[in-house]
Amino acid sequence: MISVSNKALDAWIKEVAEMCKPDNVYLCDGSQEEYDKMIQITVDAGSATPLKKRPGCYLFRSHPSDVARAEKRTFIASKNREDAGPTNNWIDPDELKATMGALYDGCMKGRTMYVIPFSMGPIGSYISKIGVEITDSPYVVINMRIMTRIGTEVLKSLGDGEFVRCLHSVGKPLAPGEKDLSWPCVPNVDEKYISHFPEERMIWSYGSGYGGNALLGKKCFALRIAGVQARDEGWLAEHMLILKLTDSDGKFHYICGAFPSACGKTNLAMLEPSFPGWKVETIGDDISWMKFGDDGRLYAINPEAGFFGVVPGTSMQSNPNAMKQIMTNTIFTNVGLTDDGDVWWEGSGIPAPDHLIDWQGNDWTPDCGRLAAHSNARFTTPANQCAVIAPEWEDPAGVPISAILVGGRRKTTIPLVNESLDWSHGIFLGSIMGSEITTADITDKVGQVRRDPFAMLPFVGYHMGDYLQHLLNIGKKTDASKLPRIYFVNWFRKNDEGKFIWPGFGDNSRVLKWIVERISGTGKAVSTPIGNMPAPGAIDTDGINVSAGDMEELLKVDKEAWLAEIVSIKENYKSYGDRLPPELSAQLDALEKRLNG
Ligand code: GTP
Ligand code: SPV
Ligand code: MN
Repeated sequence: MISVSNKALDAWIKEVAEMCKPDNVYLCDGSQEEYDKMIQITVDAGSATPLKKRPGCYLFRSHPSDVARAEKRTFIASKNREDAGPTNNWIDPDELKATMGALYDGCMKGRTMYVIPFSMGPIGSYISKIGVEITDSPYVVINMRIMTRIGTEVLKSLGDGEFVRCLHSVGKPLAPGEKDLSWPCVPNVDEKYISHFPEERMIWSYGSGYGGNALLGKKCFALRIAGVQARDEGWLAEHMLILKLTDSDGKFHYICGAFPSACGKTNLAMLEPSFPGWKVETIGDDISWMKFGDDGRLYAINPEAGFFGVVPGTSMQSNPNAMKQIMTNTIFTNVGLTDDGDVWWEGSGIPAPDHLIDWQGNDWTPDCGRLAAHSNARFTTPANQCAVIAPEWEDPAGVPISAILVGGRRKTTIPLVNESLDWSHGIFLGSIMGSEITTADITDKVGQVRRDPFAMLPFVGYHMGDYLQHLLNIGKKTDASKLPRIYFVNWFRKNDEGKFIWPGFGDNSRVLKWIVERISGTGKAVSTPIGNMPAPGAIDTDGINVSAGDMEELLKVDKEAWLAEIVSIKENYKSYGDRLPPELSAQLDALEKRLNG
């Protein structure tokens, strides 16, 4: 048995080992040698395939039951049911611990238990926090080393301090001599658990090895548990990308963006602007932790150290920077394997080969009617490998945020861009955002609009009404002029033929340009019932195939559609009961009046 100097951690490791009964316990040091060893273990076990065409890259194929976050198996086990709120699944914590304790009993037999000390954020930053993940999956160790900072340095920085307990098991003990599966997990979705004990700052995950279910630093810690810490301590833990936009005069701004899963954060974070002289650099692509600096502004860090990005649709056209980044030292999960040892996926912009092995390990041909890559196939790649990573991306002081974008996938109603009138109105806009459901979630409701306040619906570790109140409260802690301005954007409007009207991707820089012009006081806007919108011609459409009529459509305030929207927002607000912030119902009433006035 290993031992560590942090007494609480030492006791916890022993307690978990006693419960899970692994054959060995291993403390991760975070070194390159250790990473290479972990890779070798997964290659030898038949879980990983080295990719001849991409140095340091490996392909994994998951079990078909284990391809995305399992939202209906995600639990917020707060002491009181009301504190989990209407948007979370709740189980009494004692009951859940009893259920899961029985599952954990002996669940690591025949396996090694890995102990991973990790830091979310640059080690030692005043915004960073430390967690320890205990897992029986070498795939998780590999991915955690890319996605976070792990190992000896973190333990040193932890000292005798507090850490978030993150326990994970794939839930597949091995009998003596039993051959392991290439993707061990609990195949029945209904027997997987992704559980959070917010009062104890603890996570228990069982039965899944994929993404946010298993890489516990990401959604479980950095959003659900950190969100509760942020509420208690007066800061923000948000599902937002962070980018740096520099104009042709060298002036720059830092911008955050909240978009639901599979709605374009990674793409926007590293876009190639379509204006000569302008530059976008990346700070983070998924999560932003923000605290007030001494100057009263909100400073953000990216708590992660890698990108866990959606592969399908990634191409030289849509995201050239990601394409270059994933040529080396990248883990691919659930894409196609070509006969010459490369990977292929739908929307890569590369013609399909005549034959490959699909994400389930079967022969695939272009006419077989199946996808080569799962729609939620992902790459795991180190952030420092990104060609446009901002030099200050690991600055422990964070970067001051000038604007926050919010928005989802909406075919109709929501215009291309709309500026909030003030912080409170901006929180209102974020609270009403929604998205047409995609396949990133395991659900049967693909296509319907789901209200997803600040893209946090699956990630708020407490009552959604309290979360929105917390956002409103943050705005009262500093001068209004120091707060980021909030913009409601929508890259996903479609015409009657079902085609996207706005080109999106790199051309989203045209909207970013207008936003920084607004911040600097030069951007022209018109006042409308829903907010301030670009004046005609204020968004540059030179060189893109968007007609004046298209622009009119993209920037129209469709009164009837908005009134229908209000009906559905009211319905959604009702579900928050008496925890709906009164400021938000006042905002909704005011919007209705302006539309009718
Ligand atoms: P998560 O990692 O799940 O949080 O997703 P994300 O928000 O980072 O989304 P990502 O950037 O990976 O994009 C998801 C999908 O949206 C991909 O298929 C992209 O091709 C597509 N997409 C991204 N940006 C745009 C855009 O501006 N317009 C259109 N039409 N599609 C986009
Ligand atoms: C998301 O779904 O928002 C992701 C992928 O970023 S996962 O890490 O699986 O949550
Ligand atoms: Mn995400």
